[in-house]
Amino acid sequence: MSNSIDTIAAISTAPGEGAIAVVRLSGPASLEIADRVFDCPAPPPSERQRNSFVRGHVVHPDAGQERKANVDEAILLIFRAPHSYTREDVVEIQGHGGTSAARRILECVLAAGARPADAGEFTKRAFLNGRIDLVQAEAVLDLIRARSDRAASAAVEQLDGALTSSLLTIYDTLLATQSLLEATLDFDDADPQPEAVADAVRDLLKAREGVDRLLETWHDGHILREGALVVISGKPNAGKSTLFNRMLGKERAIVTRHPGTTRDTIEETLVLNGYPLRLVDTAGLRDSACEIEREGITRAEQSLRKADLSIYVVDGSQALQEETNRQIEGLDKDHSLVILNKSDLGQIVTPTDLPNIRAISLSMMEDIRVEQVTTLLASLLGSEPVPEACVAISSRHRALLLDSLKGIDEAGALLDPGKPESVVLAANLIRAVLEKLGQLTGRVYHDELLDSIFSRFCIGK
Ligand SMILES: Nc1nc2c(ncn2[C@@H]2O[C@H](COP(=O)(O)OP(=O)(O)OP(=O)(O)O)[C@@H](O)[C@H]2O)c(=O)[nH]1
Ligand SMILES: [Mg+2]
Repeated sequence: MSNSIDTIAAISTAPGEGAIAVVRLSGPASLEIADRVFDCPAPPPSERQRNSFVRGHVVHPDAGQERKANVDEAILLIFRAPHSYTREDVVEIQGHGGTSAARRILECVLAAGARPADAGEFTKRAFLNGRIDLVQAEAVLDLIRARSDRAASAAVEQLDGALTSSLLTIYDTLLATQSLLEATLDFDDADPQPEAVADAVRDLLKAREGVDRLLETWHDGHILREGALVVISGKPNAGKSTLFNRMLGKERAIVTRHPGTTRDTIEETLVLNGYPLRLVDTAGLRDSACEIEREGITRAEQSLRKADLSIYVVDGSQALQEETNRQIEGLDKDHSLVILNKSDLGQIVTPTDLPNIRAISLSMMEDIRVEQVTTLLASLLGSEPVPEACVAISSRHRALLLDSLKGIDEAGALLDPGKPESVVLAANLIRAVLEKLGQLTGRVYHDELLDSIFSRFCIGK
């Protein structure tokens, strides 16, 4: 069942103080190692049933029988292959938390013959042993890294196989199309049968729709995984840092009445409507003779270029300057929000003066309508509640799906019953698309691909 010959071990809980820490072992010698390091009432771990646990003491395997050094009091859990996370024999030792206790347990199991696990190696084994596919393995990482409930739910759906099943449907449709085309070409006497070609065209369209639907989920997936980069920009003294602080609920950035207060970009994270946000305050945009301020403005412009959403703050109690108008015109209107601030000082500019872009008036002094800002931001994020069985693809998935879409379109364009040579080419193109889809789920993989995925995991997962 398992391909592994060695037994790996790692601390699977996060470093630092905690009630318990878990050292995990996986591989053919897990139970034998457990026997050597765990002192418990008979029978020894290797003679116990799967899914059982036993209380005892971790001891160093090299200590003599008469003076067994007690390392920790612990609970040992036994999972026998294939009913485990990796499909191998797995042993988990739950000892006391903190950095030293867990490290001492790990030293014992390494001294008894285990080797230290690489980053993500337990999950890699789960993949190599066929328990999960590659998109499910990636979901484990997404779940560990989820910074909001919505991100966590999407990762759980992917782990449960929502994306896998969509991909399999597309894969099976294309596989059937390819077989159909190859079968029709096998008739050596005639051109490909028109009905078979028509069926293939229809199936290609079906597969294309499936790929398209998955590609549409990328925006959500990107924001759930990486967080939406929301950049606050505008002229100096408009109230950017005040807004930044209000949104965070703390006085994070310095606010003064002097234009040019903020110099560097400041980034903080928060969760809005289930979406993780990376909120950035920036230096006010203006021509400046000061080298430090100019560097701050360059950084502000760099952040703006990368932003998923931008909030442009204007002092609405003053007439708009030519340069402000230009900056507003330069905003991407689908992904920007203009805040006409300082309405307590008078409203010289109102949202109706800016008909081409979403704008609101407010005062951050009197009426802190930050909630209105966050509601608007949420609507700009496209935050229809994510349906329960949601799929949200990652950048890796997107690249492969875009390639697949191209292949499907090229194959579709070639299909013509009157041209057997084109049908051969189309069948070849579909084969290449199947390979791309195989790389998505891990049906087809190479070492570099696995390394690039699993090296992003933590040790012990
Ligand atoms: N009256 C009034 N004052 C405001 C309002 N919002 C901010 N201010 C004041 O405007 C001044 C500038 O605010 P900041 O938040 O530092 O402005 P900024 O856009 O970050 O400025 P720079 O960092 O210099 O680019 C401060 O004195 C704030 O107290 C508002 O709605 N009404
Ligand atoms: Mg500021």
